[in-house]
Amino acid sequence: MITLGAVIALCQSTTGAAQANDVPPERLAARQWFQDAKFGLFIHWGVYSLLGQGEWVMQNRKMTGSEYEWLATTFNPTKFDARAWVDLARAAGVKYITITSRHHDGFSMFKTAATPYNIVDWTPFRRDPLKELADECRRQGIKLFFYYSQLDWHHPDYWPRGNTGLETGRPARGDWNTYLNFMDRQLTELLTHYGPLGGIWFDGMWDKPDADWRLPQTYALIHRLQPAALIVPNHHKAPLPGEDVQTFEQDLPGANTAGFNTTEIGALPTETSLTMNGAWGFNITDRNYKSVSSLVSTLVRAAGAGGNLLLNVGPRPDGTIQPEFVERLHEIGRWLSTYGRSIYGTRAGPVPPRAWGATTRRGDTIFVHVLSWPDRILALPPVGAHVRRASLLAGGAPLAFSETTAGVTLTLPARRQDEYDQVIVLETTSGRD
Ligand code: H79
Repeated sequence: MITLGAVIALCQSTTGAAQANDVPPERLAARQWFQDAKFGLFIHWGVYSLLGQGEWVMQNRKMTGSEYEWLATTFNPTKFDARAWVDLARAAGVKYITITSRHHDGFSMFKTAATPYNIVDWTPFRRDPLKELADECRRQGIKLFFYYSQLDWHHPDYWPRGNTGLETGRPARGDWNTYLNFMDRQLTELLTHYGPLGGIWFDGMWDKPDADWRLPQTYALIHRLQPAALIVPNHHKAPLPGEDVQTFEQDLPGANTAGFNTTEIGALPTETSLTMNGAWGFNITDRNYKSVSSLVSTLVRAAGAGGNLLLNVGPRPDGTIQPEFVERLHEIGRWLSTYGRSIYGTRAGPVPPRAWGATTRRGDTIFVHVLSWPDRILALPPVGAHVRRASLLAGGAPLAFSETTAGVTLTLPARRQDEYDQVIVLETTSGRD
């Protein structure tokens, strides 16, 4: 006789198995790849770049749809060179690029049959920069993700409206399902015309938090078209079914200095997206560039929390990337050429990010990243394993240390080797050995 308890247990185990089976091996492998990658380049580029006031200019300057449509007819980025962008990405040491295929302005930066409001059909440029970028990324071994805005300030069927895009002069009617079908059609194009993608980075759902976004249908479409493509939603909430990465805008995982992020961290890989000044799209007056020291520090702290850094540039309207961004990316790449071993392929270390720095680990090797600490002595709590050897990552010189039940005390070099991050390597014997 089957007892009620047995039936419940059977149901629970079936549910558990179904959930595990939900994520096919290709996507689980892609998540691992993502976690190993650690560093990506975010690119915000579109019609808004022309005005040099960031990607929200249509909203912020209360532009109507027809004013913006006219602006779009003048977009002609003749100096766009996919090879130059991917060369820069490689020099910076990133493993993937995430680029805006369509931002909140609703203008498609790719060839699409779903609307004439796209870079090929609407502008004198007539080229598809995403196709050129996808080809070049494949040639140079960089994965490509497409940012895709679910929020649209231009499409008439984005109705009822959300919190933004209320002053663009659209008639007060529209059909939500038509809009959702339009998005699915564009996503189908993005997932079939550009080769294998890293995934889709969604943004803008927060504009209509209570709407039915038909996510299960859209996510199923993506998974069917490209089973290894990751879904990275920037909805500022804990992960939903079908999603692969939890991304935090302008914040380290779980932090909410931005004011709109969740502090709830799920079980998925994490990512921190970050602007290099205060803007995503090209902003000609924002000269408040972060220092390389600050950028490396965020990369290290993100890695110390087990996550990635997605560092943004907003190219200029002619298709070039301004020198302030290029210089910083080159310098980070130079740093990674020595210290990348303590970043790429690592997971969160045994000591969570602290004011002084962070720890990462690969197997039995722990990397202690001392970003800022005034003393020669640095005391760590127990690292969960016996330390066999401590050394400097650069050069490999051994380092004095002592280990007690209270933790590990390191004697740092008298002079820092690196102005950004003094990296110490701890070789440990784990309980497994
Ligand atoms: O693409 C970049 C930005 O344009 C976009 N996301 C990055 C990656 C972005 N849009 N808005 N924000 C970032 C800031 C979020 C503002 C919000 Fe709100 C505060 C969303 C919800 C609360 C104010 C009120 C704006 C919408 C509702």
